[in-house]
Amino acid sequence: MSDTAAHRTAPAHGAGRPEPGRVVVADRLIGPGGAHLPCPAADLLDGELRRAGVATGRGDLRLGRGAGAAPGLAVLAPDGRSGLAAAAAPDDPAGVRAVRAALAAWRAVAGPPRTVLLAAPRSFCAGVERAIEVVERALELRGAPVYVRKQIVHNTRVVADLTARGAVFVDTLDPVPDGATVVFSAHGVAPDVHAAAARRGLRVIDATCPLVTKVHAEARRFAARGDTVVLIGHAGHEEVEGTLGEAPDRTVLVATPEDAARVEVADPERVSYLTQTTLAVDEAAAVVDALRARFPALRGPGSDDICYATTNRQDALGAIADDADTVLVVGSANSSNSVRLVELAERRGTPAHLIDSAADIRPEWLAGAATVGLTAGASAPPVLVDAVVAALGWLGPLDVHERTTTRETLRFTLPPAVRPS
Ligand code: 0K2
Ligand code: SF4
Repeated sequence: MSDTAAHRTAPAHGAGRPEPGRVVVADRLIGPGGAHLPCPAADLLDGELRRAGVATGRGDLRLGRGAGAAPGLAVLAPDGRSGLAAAAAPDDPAGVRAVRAALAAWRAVAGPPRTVLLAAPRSFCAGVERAIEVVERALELRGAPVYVRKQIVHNTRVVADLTARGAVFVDTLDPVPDGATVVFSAHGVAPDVHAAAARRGLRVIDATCPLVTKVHAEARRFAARGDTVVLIGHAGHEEVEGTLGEAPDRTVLVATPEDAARVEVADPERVSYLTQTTLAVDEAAAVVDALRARFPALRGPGSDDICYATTNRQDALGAIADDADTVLVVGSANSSNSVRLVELAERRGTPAHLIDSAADIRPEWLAGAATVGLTAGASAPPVLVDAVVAALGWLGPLDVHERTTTRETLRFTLPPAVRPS
C-alpha cells in the first residue's frame, strides 16, 4: 500500500467541507483520471477518528494536489482499485495528525491474510422482521408520524432508519396525541399499557413477537392456577417489565442461581417458572436447576420460553467460537440476545466484542487475529454484517466461510391492521 496526497472535491451526501476539528472521511476516492475508487473500510477509519475525539463527515475525496487542497492522506490497496482516505482543513494541524494516526493504526493490522467464520443463523429473526414490517406498513397505510412505544427492536440502525422514514419513538404514551397510531415494540407490554392506550383512544398496532405473547399467556395461566411464578430474566428489560405486568402480585424475578437460592414463595408446592426469551440457554438452565433443587414440584412452560432464534444463534456461535481468534457480534448494547452472544464466546475462552457497526471495530482486536468469528444478534440488520466483511476484506486477503448449524424458515403473519389484503 502506498501513501498518496489527497484533496477534497465537492463532498457527497451533504457532508460539509473539512473545517478545524472536523475531518472528512472518503466514501469514494476520485482517481487522477476521474475514476471512482470505493472505500469499503471507510467505517473503520471513521470509527478510529471518532474514538480519538475528532468530529467526522463523509464525502468524496479527489486524489492529487492542487490549489485550495485540504491536507488529506489516502492509502491505496495494492491493486489500486480501492482506498482509505480522510482530509482535514488546511488550518487544522491536529486534524491532520489525527488522520495520520488513524490511518497508521489500520495500516499496522493490514496485509496478512485472514479468515472470517460466519455463524449461521445470525441477524434478523422472524419476530424482528415482523416488527419492522409492522412499522413500515403503518407508515405506508397511515402516513407519518407513526408513534412507536420504545425501540421497536433494540438496534440503533433500525431505529435510525425508521426515524428517517417518519416513525417517532417515545418512551411512554404521554407524548402521543389522542387518537394517534402507536405501535408496541417486539418486546411486549404489560396489560396496564394496553389499558392506558385504550383510555386515550390510541390506535394500537401490537408488534409484540408471538413468542413473547406466548410467555405472557403462560404467566396468566400459571398465576390463575395459584402458583407463584418465578420469572427468570433481567430486571429493567422491556420484555421482563411486560411479562411481570401480567400477574405482578404473583410473580418474582430472579436472574441467577444465587437469586433462586434466596427467592421467597408463598407455597413451595405451587411454583412455576418462565424465562425471558433471549437468555443464554446454559445460564437459564443453571437457574432452573437451582429452583428445582429448592422446589421439587416446580413446573415449567410446555415448551422452552427461550425462543428458537436465540437458541439457534447461540448454537451457531458455539460452532465457530473455538476456531476463532476473536469474535465480533453485530448488535446494539441494549440488545439482550446480542450481549448473550458476546458472553457465550467469552465463556468459551475466545475474546469477543459487541459492535453496532464496522465503525466500532478497533485495530488492536485484529492484531494477530488470523480467524475472525462473525455473527449478529436477532435485531441486527444483515447489511451491517456485509459491511463488516467488506471492511475486513479491504485490510488484506480474506477467506469467508459460513458454518450453518440449522436453517430457519419461520415467518409470522402481520397483525390484521397492517396485513396486506
Ligand atoms: O434481545 P432483546 O430482548 O434485548 O431484544 P432485541 O435486541 O430487540 O432482539 C429482538 C428480540 C425481541 C423480543 O424478544
Ligand atoms: Fe421473537 Fe425470539 Fe425474535 Fe424475540 S428473539 S423477536 S422472541 S423470535
